[in-house]
Amino acid sequence: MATKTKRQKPKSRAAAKKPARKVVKLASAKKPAKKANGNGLPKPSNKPYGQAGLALQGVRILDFTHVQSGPTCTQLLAYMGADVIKVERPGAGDITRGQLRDVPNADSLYFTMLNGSKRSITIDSKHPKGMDILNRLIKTCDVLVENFAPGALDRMGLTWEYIHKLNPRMIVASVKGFGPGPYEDCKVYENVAQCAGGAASTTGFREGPPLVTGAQIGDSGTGLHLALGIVSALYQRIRTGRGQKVLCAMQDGVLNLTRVKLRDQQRLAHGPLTEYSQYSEGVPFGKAVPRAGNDSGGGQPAWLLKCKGWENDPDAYIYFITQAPVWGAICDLIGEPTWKTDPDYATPKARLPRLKKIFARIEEWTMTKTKFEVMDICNAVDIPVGPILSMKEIAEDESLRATGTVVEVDHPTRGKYLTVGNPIKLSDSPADVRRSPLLGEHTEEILSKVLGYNGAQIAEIKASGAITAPDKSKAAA
Ligand code: CAO
Repeated sequence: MATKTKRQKPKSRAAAKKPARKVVKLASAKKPAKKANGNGLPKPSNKPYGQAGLALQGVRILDFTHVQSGPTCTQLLAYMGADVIKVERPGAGDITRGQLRDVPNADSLYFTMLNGSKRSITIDSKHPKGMDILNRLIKTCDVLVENFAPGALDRMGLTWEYIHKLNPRMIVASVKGFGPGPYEDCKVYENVAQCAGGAASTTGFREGPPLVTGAQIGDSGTGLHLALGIVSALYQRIRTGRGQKVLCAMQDGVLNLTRVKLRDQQRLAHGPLTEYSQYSEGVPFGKAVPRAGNDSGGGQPAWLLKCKGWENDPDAYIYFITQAPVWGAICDLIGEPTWKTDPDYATPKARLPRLKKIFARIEEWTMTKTKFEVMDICNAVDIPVGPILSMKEIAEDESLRATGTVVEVDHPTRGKYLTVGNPIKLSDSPADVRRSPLLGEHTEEILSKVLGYNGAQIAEIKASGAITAPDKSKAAA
């Protein structure tokens, strides 16, 4: 609730003359919606669900992203229906096009799986004509997304002030490694962020070194955060009529995903972390949250257990959670019915110092079954378990294909490949998952259809070298 301060600042004369409130006319206020309810909002569409256009239809993104973090963000926005125009350096493009190549002369999977559903235009941003094109793009786009090294966008001349003057509605969204502070100028890749965000120090086994995870929480995780920031800024712009800066630091994104460990850091001040197996093993805690192996990060003790075939299959494991309400069912399954009433095992508190023994006993049982059998048997009695699925199993999983989470697309130079579709399912906005563009595939289309250049102007731009790779033979001569 707003409270009145006793000493209010005296108003200057100039300020006193100003009207109390300036009425800002929003672009959206110019034309009243045709079909409006009494409250000015559009009437609910009567089109069948999924046929009323995509969620971000009409949003145009100037995509200056590269590598992984930024492209993850813009790919999600493209899946949601935004027109994502990816700007790439002529002749070179996003560096990942050529990284970790599996098919000679074809864009790598690294690139294709992060840049689906986008259009590609090549522009040399350091060429005067290239800058003219960028100016036009800035005027016509809603969001500029970038993840250059700190200062690179400014060095191109695209400062916030410059962009905002050209298009006050523009949202400028950036991924950087660190937020303002001692490291703000550093270049950052995935694992740097995992280390600086607290994930690595809390991942791995107590006896071993810190570990980075396979999930790209620094890059893709931050891209996901940025997408939420962009959509929020678009929503706020409906009210304010103006764009804003959106910044996601990778360190912050990782910390957000590792917040349960900051929780545990504070709990340490009040005693040992009793759900960590270190406690049941009688190993004292130090000053910082330790690595906890495969312990559960929550309040239900859990561990990773071997299943039938583990000797030859590195993924024959199941993650087993001893959720308190189903303790009785667990005891029956593993053939220890007396543990249901035995005071040493009957309550979660009594079990805590005996977790090692308990999981060893459960593992004796899981080792007699495949991970899928354990899954079926346990889920039938509500015991939460998770099979360790290999990437091979995931790639072949029919249900993931059926939901569009794993999608096969066809590419003109590399042929068919699998990609991850939209993990966020909207009932009225089916995901628009298409292959990634070739380098500069849409340059002319965007110049003419989006920016209105005519044929002669496009020829002139081409001849200038602003959208084409420098001629190496001329450079050598
Ligand atoms: N035309 C002309 N020049 C272009 C261009 C274009 N279309 N697109 C990019 N460039 C130029 C930039 O202007 C910049 O030039 P200057 O340094 O001379 O100003 C240069 O290309 C490269 O930019 P960069 O420094 O961002 O690239 P890098 O490969 O050296 O660094 C990375 C890569 C990822 C470490 C750095 O971009 C970064 O720290 N980004 C922020 C954090 C981030 O997103 N990290 C995740 C990466 S994924 O693991």
